[in-house]
Amino acid sequence: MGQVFRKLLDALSGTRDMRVVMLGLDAAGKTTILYKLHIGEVLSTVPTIGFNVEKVQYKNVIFTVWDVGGQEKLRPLWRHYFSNTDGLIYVVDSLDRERIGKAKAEFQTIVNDPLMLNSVILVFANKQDMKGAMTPAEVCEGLGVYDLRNRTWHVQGTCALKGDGLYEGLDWLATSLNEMRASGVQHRLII
Ligand SMILES: Nc1nc2c(ncn2[C@@H]2O[C@H](COP(=O)(O)OP(=O)(O)O)[C@@H](O)[C@H]2O)c(=O)[nH]1
Ligand SMILES: [Mg+2]
Repeated sequence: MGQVFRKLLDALSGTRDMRVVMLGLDAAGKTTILYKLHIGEVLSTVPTIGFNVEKVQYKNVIFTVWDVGGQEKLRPLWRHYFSNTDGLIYVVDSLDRERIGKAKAEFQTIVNDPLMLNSVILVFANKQDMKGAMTPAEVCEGLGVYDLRNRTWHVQGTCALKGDGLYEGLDWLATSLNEMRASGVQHRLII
């Protein structure tokens, strides 16, 4: 898994930094995914009280990860990490039907942020190994992904514990980002 993924990231490595943020409610599986990728040391920083950011860098591809759905007043701090974001990975606990509404509210706020309008969107419908888990299509429906207009998105069922689906999803992400780069799309919003 680690090696295959590094190859993928090598393909992404170009002349400039590529930034990916991985978000989702707490317990969705983000930290598990970060470690499963084995791409480097996971650094954890707390820029301010209660806002914990995990970061992994492989060559010029930078992943930053944090929990959403916490305190409203922390939200303005996210924008620092949103700027120059090429890709969003949104992780959902597919077993957590109770909080799919909350996951949707956060997802919609994030994808509609002006700084994120040009990011490609990868949704991981995680914990597919669990009986009773929502299918990737149900997760999509629950988040309102089908209603997105003019966005590049993909939903992938995953089991982060085993690593299932992670490579497939990230392969899609790498391909999409490369296509964007090749087409010369200026997908960074300068404000
Ligand atoms: N069954 C199952 N459990 C998972 C999966 N991914 C993560 N978990 C578990 O879910 C819990 C929360 O995971 P964590 O990575 O800490 O979530 P985070 O808060 O999003 O970083 C942990 O107990 C993980 O072992 C999965 O695909 N299947
Ligand atoms: Mg975590």
